[in-house]
Amino acid sequence: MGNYYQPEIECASREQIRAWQDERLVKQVRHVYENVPYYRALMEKKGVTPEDIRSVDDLHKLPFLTKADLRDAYPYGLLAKPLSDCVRIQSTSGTTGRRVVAFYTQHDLDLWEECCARALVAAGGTKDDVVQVCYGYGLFTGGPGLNGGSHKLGSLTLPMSSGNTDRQIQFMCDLGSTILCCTPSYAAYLAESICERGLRDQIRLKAGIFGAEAWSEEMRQDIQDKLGIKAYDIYGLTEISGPGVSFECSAQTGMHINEDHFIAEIIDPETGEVLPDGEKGELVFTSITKEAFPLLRYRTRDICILSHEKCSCGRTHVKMTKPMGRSDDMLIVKGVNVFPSQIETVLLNKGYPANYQIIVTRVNNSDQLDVEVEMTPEMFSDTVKDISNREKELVEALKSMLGIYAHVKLVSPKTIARSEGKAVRIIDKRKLY
Ligand code: DLL
Repeated sequence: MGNYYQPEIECASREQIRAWQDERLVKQVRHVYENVPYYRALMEKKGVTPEDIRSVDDLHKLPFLTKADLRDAYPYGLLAKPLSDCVRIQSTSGTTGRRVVAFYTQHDLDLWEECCARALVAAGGTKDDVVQVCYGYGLFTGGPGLNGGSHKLGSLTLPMSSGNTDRQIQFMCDLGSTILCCTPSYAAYLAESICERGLRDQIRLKAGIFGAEAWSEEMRQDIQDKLGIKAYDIYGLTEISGPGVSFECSAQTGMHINEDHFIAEIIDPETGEVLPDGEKGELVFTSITKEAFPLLRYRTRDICILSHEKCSCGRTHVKMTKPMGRSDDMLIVKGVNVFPSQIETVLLNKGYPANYQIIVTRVNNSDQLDVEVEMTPEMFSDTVKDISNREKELVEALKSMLGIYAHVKLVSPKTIARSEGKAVRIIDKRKLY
């Protein structure tokens, strides 16, 4: 347990932050070059050696890593420490074919949890708080990350995991939870349920730390009003450790990136060129302190803007905006990463034509996934019962591919609008960005 407001780090001068980053980057590049043949080959292909990287100014010389590399190197190809030195594995919320596994040494867990502890402190957390963690536990990083952060801070931690809303609310009232950690959509649902049951007076929440998916300012306002709390955003990704890569402070105007551990760049997603501060582009991270799974120049696919403007909280670490979209077509539905190509694979395997539409909506603060699929003329002449059975079969196949439920509707041939340019397969009505 300790004091995780670390002004000497979080409010350090830009020169000091830069000095840490220069030193740690040089060390990290050597560590990766010597221990990760996969990345060494990428560097050699680009004609870069560790000697070429003398400071952050040289970062642009290093090759990028993408999710495709992580899949190629699955499961151990990017490991930079012997497996016997690792103490934990976590994985992304994607499904089997797309899963990414990340490894942690004890040192890596400590720094990850420290980042989460900083996020809790920035939301007003102290050792006297009761922190209710309703992110999923298990392979997903949400539960374990915030749980670890809360422990580090010395707060009383309620490891609830997600679901079972009745029990969540009962514990929240009985045990006087003061900080709530979950996805924003679950927070909105909890808020609604608490108000409906007339229990608003019986909760003692003061703050919430909500992330893992996009949420709007309107949603923030709604949750804050209903629960009488301040709602803070938190960002992160499994590949880079999990939640806590960046987090909001009292200013609630963007998330401070833990720059003593991660170097952030914004690039043009088309050309890979590094963009100046204030320009919108794809966020790229280099992890400079991790031992087991230290990714260099990892392309997150999240689109955002960085800002070095002075923050009223006193922290000097660079701030990122909420992600404003993605440079690939990944959707996050109910917290699960969904690629349209996975849906297409299921449809084509089952003999459907590639004419389909994916519609995502938010119903009662929860995501709903609808898939409309055209039948072939032969299928269309089937009986109503056969068609209904086909729909059920597709629901099952999609559930097993995606891990979540999708509503399926089979429609007549040639009813889904054809496009003259790129097919518009996804209609996201959630207005998240
Ligand atoms: O979602 C880690 C996390 C857990 C973050 C709990 C915050 C709280 P992944 O499952 O690997 O990890 O998904 C990472 O989720 O690239 C973003 O596209 C998206 N994402 C994460 N946080 C936010 C956020 C966790 N605050 C992917 N706002 C990332 C918008 C977010 N999108």
